[in-house]
Amino acid sequence: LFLFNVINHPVFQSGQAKTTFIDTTPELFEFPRLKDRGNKLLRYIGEVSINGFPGIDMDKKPYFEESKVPKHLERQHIVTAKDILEKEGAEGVSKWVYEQPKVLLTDTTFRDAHQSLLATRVRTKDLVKIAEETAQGMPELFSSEMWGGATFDVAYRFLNENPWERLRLIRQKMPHTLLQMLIRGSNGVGYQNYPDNVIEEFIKEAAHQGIDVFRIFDSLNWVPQMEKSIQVVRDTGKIAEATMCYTGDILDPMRQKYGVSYYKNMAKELEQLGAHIIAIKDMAGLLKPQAAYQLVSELKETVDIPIHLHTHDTSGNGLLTYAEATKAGVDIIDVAMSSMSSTTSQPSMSSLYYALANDERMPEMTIKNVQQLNHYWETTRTYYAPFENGIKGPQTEVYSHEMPGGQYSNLKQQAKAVGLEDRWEDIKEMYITVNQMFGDIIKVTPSSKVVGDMALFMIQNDLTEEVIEQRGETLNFPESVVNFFLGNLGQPVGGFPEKLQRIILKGQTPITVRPGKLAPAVNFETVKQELATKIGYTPSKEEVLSYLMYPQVFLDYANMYNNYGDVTVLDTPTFFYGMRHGETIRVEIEKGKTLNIQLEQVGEPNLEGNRTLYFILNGQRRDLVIKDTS
Ligand code: 3PY
Ligand code: ZN
Repeated sequence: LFLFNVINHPVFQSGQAKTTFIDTTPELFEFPRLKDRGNKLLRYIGEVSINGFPGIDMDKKPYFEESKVPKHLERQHIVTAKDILEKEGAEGVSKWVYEQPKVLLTDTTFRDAHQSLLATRVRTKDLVKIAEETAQGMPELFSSEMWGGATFDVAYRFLNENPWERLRLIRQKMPHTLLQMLIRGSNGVGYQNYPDNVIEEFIKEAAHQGIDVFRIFDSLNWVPQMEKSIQVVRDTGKIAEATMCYTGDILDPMRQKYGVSYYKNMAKELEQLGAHIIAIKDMAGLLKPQAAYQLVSELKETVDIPIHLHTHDTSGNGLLTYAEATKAGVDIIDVAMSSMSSTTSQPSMSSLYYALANDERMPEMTIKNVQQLNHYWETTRTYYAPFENGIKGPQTEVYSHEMPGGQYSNLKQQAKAVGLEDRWEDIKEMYITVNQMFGDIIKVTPSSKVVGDMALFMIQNDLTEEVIEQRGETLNFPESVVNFFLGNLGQPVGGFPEKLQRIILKGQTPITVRPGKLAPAVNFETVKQELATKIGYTPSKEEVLSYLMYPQVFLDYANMYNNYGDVTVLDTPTFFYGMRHGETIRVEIEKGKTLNIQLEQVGEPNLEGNRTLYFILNGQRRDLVIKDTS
């Protein structure tokens, strides 16, 4: 075929070809390259069609409607928050937000909404397809939260895609929108502490590639773990949104460990460290309406920078909480497109609009645009049905177990994996007990995982708090629990319960300083070389950073990429379910280059369990042998 390309090339035919012709005519290589990409994609489709996708127990690909991008949005050209950042810098944005008479909104549809409803599985393709219209239909948004949290890990681990590429593509489509990420302070976008220079380079690279607002939190609300991130974000000229994770109940006189004065002190401290905005991160949805009113009112009196409130609608009270917070003067609140909202996700944006009708702080939006954009998500959500968390309506028990929106379904999956699905109610009860045993801690990734792991461990081994006290020395506790008591996630509010710490550590000495202070700086050049030998090419900066956060996950991804190429080009139903016999799909592998793929037939397995799949790729027959592992 290569030869065929050469002899058919007009330069060759004209007799003008020189000896450098092959080197200077890259399109000659196009065909083999396309062919290679086509074959890799066929292999992926073949594998999924025969052996399924992890986490999806369905042997037939359902029929789906194609999601439609709205065509009739009203477009307005207004000065956006991003324009202010470009012109007046982060302080300028902070001041601008503070002065807005109306409440501003962050749309979490691209990150927390699907993290909390669909196990973070929404793919870049489905985000990018609607990104431009989202930006143009809702220019009044303060920001779009679209990166960080669990999306980073899940993109590599389960979706075979590069999260940095997601950031770049969305950045291109939303040039006038502030892009926001969630970063777990010294835990980066991972579940453990990383050396300071890793966090520093990570933030710089994320800022360089397009993140404007960094919501920085620590899973124990330990401010020393956030200082570095706040400073680095400030140095990049981006917006440092320093975060207080909300737990307990300020209205409950018995829970004064996390009372109003606790949050006021923390807010003041964060402001002094240079935060441009203070976020209240109510990750489980525990902030009751009257508590929101009180907390926001008092914080407005305490600090001179904007307050950004984040909640989850698990209890069904999210809109009431937002209405009260709005009354108390909150500056920004987090909402999601209605078909990606509610229960463990954020409250619905369009519902909020009507809930605040006639209120002087009613947010600005073109409601028709928001409703049209929502139709896109109604359809898109159906592709992800296997990842739904099963919560169909409000659950007020969240006020007792305090489990974050994103953890609920995860822990349930973890329980299922160890055969404890039918003990789910007991596990939730145990989660409450473990929180008390640990001294009532902030529970959010990764500290929430420690509580979850301990609860599972206790149920699995029929343990009670008393048994642990009596014969804990003989037990092997989960690694995450030992690590927590060693101080490797930082120091919890009020310190560790000493007796339990001794039992769990069995003589090991815990640290009391910031883990980042002890961790030696990473030598990026050495890591780059180490990674190069593993993947066979010189990695980019972002690849080195990803590898540092998730060594094995990144290597597995690189390996998958090597085998299957860029699978992000596939439509989501094909990505998750493969193809039906007789189905034809079109795949645009790059602008203007489309593959036409038909799966004509699937053979019966032979004695070794291999099946032959008969594809037609751009008119040419391709047979592929896939091992049926079912
Ligand atoms: C995360 O860290 O991923 C969270 O969303 C915590 O709420
Ligand atoms: Zn959240």
